[in-house]
Amino acid sequence: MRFLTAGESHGPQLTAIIEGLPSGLPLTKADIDPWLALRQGGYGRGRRMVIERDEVQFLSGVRAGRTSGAPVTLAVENRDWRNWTEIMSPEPGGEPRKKALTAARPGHADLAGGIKYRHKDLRDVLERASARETAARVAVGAVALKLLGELGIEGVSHVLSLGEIASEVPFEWSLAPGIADSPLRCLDPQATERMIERIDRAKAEGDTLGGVLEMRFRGLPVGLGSHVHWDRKLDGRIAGAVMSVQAIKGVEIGLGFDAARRPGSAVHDAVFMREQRYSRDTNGAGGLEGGMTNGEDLVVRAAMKPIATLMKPLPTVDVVTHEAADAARERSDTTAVPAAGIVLQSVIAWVLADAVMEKFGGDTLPELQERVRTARAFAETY
Ligand code: EPS
Repeated sequence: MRFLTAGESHGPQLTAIIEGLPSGLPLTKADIDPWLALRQGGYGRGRRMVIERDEVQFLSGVRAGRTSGAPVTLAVENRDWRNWTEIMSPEPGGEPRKKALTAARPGHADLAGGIKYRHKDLRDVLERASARETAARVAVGAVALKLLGELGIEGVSHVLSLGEIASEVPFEWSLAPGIADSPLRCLDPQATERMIERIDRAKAEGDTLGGVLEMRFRGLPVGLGSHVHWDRKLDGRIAGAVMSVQAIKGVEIGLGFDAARRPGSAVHDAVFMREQRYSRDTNGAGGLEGGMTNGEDLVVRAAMKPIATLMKPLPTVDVVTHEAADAARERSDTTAVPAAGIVLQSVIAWVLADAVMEKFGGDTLPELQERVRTARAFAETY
């Protein structure tokens, strides 16, 4: 499967085209819109999220609530566009346009993108670098999650830490339904309160905050990905997808960096035969061995840096005058860590759905389901 996204933060809409979905996948707005709403939420978001009410429109490939096998086009409108029609107009003229941005923001794509694409109005960079694009990836990820769900695979994301404040409540699947009730998608109510205070302080100080997210998937069949070639290893593909999300600076799978500090006996997951099934008591590998799923839960963590647009700006240089300047202040969020969890869950879901289609194939959902059933039965008796 493959997908493309297009669209600027303040353009008319975000668009995604997915190619390679099987036919017969039940798919409606109700499968996508709740994920878009979750991505818009989380304490610490800015005023833009009051303007937007993200919802998907199917422009192709879905009819009568099912995929046809044709490319699926998803569109998410930018309501804010109405306030930006002149600034964003594709027609020539009007330069310099209002809201031209020349004071490159440290940590943003502004300066490198301006030099690379030879723009002096850095809006031509930031409009596409903006994390608004992640709405399209969540729409795509929701389709991937739907496909995975039809195969008995589910995913979840939660916030492990925000700034220097960490959750003390370890993840359990029984706690997963409560995550959406937390304003920060965090399992620890006490830590959540301190995180909220910390966000309020950062906002008052004109600063921003990052955090660490954890994503988990269960129900994965054994053998997605492969050990035989570097670009087929699923850990590499997952890490690549995670690192492609705006503001992500680190990724780990299973014990991750902690594995480097332990002896092998305290890292690897002993295998037992119990009731004629392969079984393990630990999951340090995070569900991946040799670049393949091993049937255990997939556990991925990612570090998000603080958003680069600071209301109390850092020093920078104006790319037109070459004078020292305060970095541009663009309306922004104090933190988008909870939203990032939804985005990361979406991009991982895509990689998993893609790996499922690669291993099992099938033009229709029933064919795919049958093949996955057969593979699961084989793994159980192997
Ligand atoms: C963003 C800046 C803000 C965020 C935006 C990402 O938008 P604006 O400049 O319109 O206030 O709200 O995020 C979204 C629009 C979104 O949907 O997540 C940026 O510069 O990256």
